[in-house]
Amino acid sequence: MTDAVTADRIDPSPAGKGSITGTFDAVVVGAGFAGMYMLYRLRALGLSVRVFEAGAGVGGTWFWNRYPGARCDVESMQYSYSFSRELEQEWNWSELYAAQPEILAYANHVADRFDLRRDIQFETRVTAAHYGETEQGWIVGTDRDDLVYARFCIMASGQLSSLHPPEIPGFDQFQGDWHHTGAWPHDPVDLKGRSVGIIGTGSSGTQAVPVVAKEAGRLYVFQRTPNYVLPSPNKAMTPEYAGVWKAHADVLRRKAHETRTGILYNFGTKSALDVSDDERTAEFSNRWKTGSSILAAYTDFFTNIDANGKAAEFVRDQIRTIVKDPATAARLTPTDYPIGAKRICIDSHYYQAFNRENVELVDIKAEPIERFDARGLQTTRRAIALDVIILATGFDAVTGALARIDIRGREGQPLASKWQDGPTAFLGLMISGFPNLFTVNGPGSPAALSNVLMSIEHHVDWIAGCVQTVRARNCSTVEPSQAAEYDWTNTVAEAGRTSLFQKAASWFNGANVAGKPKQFLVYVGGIKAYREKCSAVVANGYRDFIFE
Ligand code: NA7
Repeated sequence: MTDAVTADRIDPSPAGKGSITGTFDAVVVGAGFAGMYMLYRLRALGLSVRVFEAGAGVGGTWFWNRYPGARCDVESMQYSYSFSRELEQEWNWSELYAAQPEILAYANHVADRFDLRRDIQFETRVTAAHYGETEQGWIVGTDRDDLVYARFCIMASGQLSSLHPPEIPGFDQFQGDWHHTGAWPHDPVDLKGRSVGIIGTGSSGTQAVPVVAKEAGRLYVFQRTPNYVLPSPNKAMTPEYAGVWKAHADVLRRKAHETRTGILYNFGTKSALDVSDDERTAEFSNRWKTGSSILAAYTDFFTNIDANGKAAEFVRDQIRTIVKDPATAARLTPTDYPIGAKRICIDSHYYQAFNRENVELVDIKAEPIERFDARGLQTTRRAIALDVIILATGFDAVTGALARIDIRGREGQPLASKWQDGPTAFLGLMISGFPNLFTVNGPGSPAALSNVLMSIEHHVDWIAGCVQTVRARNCSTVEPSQAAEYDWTNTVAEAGRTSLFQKAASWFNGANVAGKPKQFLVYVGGIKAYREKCSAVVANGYRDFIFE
């Protein structure tokens, strides 16, 4: 088979020409939680696998996002693999919501425990993946001049891995230090006593602010859109709590699958509009104090704008109570979109940080940043001198990591041209015209609005099942029909259009990156409906797919 592979066909890829350097049944791009589990599953099917990983270690998001304060906003016991009972029983989390170093340690433990590293090539970025019609497989090039052939290619390249720098001129002139939260250095960054600017107030920015504020001499927080930031319920893990989870993990995870996000909270059962103002305020206050999710308190925050408004107003009241300076509180208060329509941020004393003498909020809607310069930046009102700039400006989400690889399908069609008006894919898992190419958490998957680790396991299991079916049917390729892809893309768009999520500009709908097609990248209909659909397409004998 591979004798027929001509490296010429990869031209003009950044990988250049050369002879095939390796042949595998499958190539996996990325060794985060998705890539690691994909490797484990494909190995178990008896496939030879090569994983390419740009980083020097496993962990994906948790390898790169080492910024101060980085922490998971899903409970540790839930944000853990479920595929190995032994792994589940032996690993002990120290906190209810783990911080980045502990999650990275967990990823490394998994890699060691299942001997994954021997099939992972680190510090190697995949630059090109071209489908070969003759070979009925993928020719994959890297920035280390690998050129490998594989029947299957699985993109486990992350939804939030392609950095999105701000579109502000003059950045190359800045003479100080700068770091993006999503590519934070491994060595400590010296912030002590220095003038620091954090641009962006999403999950990363709001987590970093309270920690950086304690170290920096002066901290400027540049905010474009205020977020709803809820208190973290984090505390030390108790053996009792972990013990209950470990004893009943199967039941608890099955229960989680039945929810909208795949995360178990203390769910209320009534409409927010069916209780008195006093009862609702008491419920919200109790949850605010204990860190129990306010958005789980009642059933209709995502379906009824009036119900949503009750929760939003409660949070606005908390901001006004916590932040002592009324003008700062007003600037921190979101007013023009529903709570939850952008990803909720979970803080550790974010609002309290603005009561510190050394912290200043700069509202860049009122006072836009005009340009960076050698000493810091210039807003429309003043020059601000900065020693360190922290870009917490997020990611070119969901499609960004795929867009930076030269992916070509049947007849050499570039994925970039197929997706020029916005991505189309079936279930976020496969793309018509791109046989045997799978995406974990691709466009149209609900993963971003779920316990991502649970969604990863689900997607990887589905992909492994599909690969197994190709082999069991003695076929070479599988791809979704155009009709199925079209229908699912419409389902995703319709779910978004009719939801509260369309009332905010966010990375869920492509609005955070200038020039990106405005389209829902995430299926907002919930993981229960999604999982049912994924099971149905298998149960009906893969009717929506073409096997060759
Ligand atoms: P997010 O949530 O995309 O947040 C990025 C933040 O950066 C957000 O406040 C943006 O404001 C702001 N931003 C983006 N571009 C600019 C420019 N040009 N100028 C000023 N401010 C800007 O990314 P995170 O890293 O915080 O979190 C990503 C996900 O990781 C999160 O959702 C969790 O799933 C974990 P905007 O709101 O767009 O006005």
